[in-house]
Amino acid sequence: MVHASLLERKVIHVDMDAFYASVEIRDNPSLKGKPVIVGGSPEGRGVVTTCSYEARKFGVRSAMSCAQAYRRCPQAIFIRPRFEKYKAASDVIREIFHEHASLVEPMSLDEAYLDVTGATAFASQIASVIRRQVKERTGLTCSAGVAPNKLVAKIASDFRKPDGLTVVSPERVHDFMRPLSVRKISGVGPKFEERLNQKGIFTCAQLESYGLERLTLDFGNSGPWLWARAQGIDPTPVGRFGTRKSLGSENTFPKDLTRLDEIQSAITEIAEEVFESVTRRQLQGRTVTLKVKYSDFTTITRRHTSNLAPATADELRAVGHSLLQHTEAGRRPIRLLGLTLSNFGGEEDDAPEEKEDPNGTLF
Ligand code: TTP
Ligand code: MG
Repeated sequence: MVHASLLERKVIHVDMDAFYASVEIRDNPSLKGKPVIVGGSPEGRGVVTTCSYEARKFGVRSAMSCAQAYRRCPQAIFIRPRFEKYKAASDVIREIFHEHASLVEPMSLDEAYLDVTGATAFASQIASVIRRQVKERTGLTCSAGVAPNKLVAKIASDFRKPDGLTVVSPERVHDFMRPLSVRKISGVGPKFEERLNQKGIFTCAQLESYGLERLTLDFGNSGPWLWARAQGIDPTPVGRFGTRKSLGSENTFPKDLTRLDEIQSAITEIAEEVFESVTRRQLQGRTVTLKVKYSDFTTITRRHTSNLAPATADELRAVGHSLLQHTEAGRRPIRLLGLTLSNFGGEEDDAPEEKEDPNGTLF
């Protein structure tokens, strides 16, 4: 049973605009207005981490290979990521968030949920102040969404990107959701979307009118979950555990790795990064998954669950190295390695795998 107080909250979702690219442009103003891609080199095998909105006009997207990005936008300026700079900007925005909310759930370097239910000021005003302070203190723009829960706040922050604010008051949630694609529901990925599309369900309104009963017949436990989300209902609390189910990092290498020692040191590096990232979010994951993609693109995973989560980067590295023994590392060239932590403690989520609004109420 969901506690009623969870349904009437004030949640702000803040997400920086084209984050890595915006930092690079801020620090080199000659890049302003140009298609900028942050990632590997166009000749290499790296991927795009992000790109400026100018580059997006050419169809360049995060996670696309740099080679493909180059084909779509040969005039783009390619820049290697500089994480210290992004981390520094991230620290500043987090400080701002904590000045305005006691409950802050960072989702990544550039994104967080804030629960401001108890605040005396209007949530929309708090969001405006945050956006202004982010601009003043980092020189970067962000977008924010204000809503009664995380699901709607996240969709709202994306609604008027870049540099936008969207406020969805409780009474407007339902109408706000209806025309949206089912894909907007966080937890509905491309495969799930395809299954829904096959049943003629494309929008949240269609999802809702398909009915709870039929959804449950067709999708089991995900039925009630989907039906609630389609109407903009999401009881998940803002909290340090959040809805995140796993956290990891992977690396595609410029040249296939063949020697065991270089494979092990690649794992060490990834383990350090992943451990840093879970620690920052105060998460502890008991399951470690190693992903190996061989040069022929065959991909395997090896998983280990222990009673206690790895307490140091070194412990995580050790698990990663022992999982490596169950692969063909050293005998077969490796293109990509990844490590993921999951099985976090805390609340379980049941998900399956200014342009200020003039009509907005003082919410
Ligand atoms: P996002 O917030 O998803 O993207 P963004 O901030 O670049 O653009 P916008 O929010 O305006 O749509 O991700 C934040 C940063 O995380 C992004 O700048 C780079 C990094 N990132 C990756 O490294 N790989 C990825 O696949 C994605 C999606 C993001
Ligand atoms: Mg962003």
